[in-house]
Amino acid sequence: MTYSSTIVTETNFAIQAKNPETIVVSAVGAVGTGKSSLLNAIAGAHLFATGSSTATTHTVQGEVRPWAFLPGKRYAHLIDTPGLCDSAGQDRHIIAEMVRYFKSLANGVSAFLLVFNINDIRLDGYTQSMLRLFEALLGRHFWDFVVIVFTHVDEENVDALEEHMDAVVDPADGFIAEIRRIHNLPARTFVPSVIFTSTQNVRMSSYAQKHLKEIYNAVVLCETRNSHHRFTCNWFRRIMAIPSEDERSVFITNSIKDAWTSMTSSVCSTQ
Ligand SMILES: Nc1nc2c(ncn2[C@@H]2O[C@H](COP(=O)(O)OP(=O)(O)OP(=O)(O)O)[C@@H](O)[C@H]2O)c(=O)[nH]1
Ligand SMILES: [Mg+2]
Repeated sequence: MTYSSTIVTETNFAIQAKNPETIVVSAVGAVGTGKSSLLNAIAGAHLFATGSSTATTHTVQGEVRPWAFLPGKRYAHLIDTPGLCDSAGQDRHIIAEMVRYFKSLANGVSAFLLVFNINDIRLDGYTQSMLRLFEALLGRHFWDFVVIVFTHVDEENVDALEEHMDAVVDPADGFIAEIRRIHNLPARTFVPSVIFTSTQNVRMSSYAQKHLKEIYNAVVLCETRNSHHRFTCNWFRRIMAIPSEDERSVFITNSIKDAWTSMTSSVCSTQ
């Protein structure tokens, strides 16, 4: 690509970032579940750093690209976030990073891709704390915008993983049913799309491409279910209204403390 065509492309991405038709998806979840790999797979390009060591992603980063492997062309604003790690200090820093990024968003978020590794589907204390933190800080509306994605469902292992996949969707005591129970979410309204995918080798694998298209369809379904209202957060707005960096930091710290102690507060809304 020449220097001038690079500039034209970057200008186009900046324009598409402001376009209300552009899908906005943010990958969130625990450390090392495959968030960055998933967004790379969606873009069909290596945009975000990935790695097997713990905590590869340290900053919130967004890239605008066409959603790959679709018959038509639709742009997506892909927002990668550092994994939460159940450490109050570290998670505070991560949330502050998210705020820094979200303040620049022209439109709200179409869907949160809540990412898990299929090999680790326990809804343990750590995972529960993470989900409670999201709910407490982002509000119960957060759940309306959730698409659940399980990574590491590689084609060659799919038979061996079938039991895990059944355990996720079991209507009585599966992973989704447990989330519903713990967060007191009505079975009638909390019906998130659940996608099992591999993020590996997507250029060559029709298997992975099929699942990435399913994620796209799940995001479109999420948009429809929310009547095309995007997720936004008053909490972010309140933070940005605080003029001094120090006061902002105190406010964020206190909000997270309050969130831990009172998991029922709801501070976000839809646009
Ligand atoms: N086999 C396989 N490996 C995967 C898959 N998705 C991610 N990985 C691997 O899992 C490791 C972690 O992936 P990342 O995408 O960096 O995970 P992350 O959630 O962004 O990690 P943090 O930024 O540290 O929170 C990398 O070695 C990836 O190659 C998958 O679907 N299949
Ligand atoms: Mg990452």
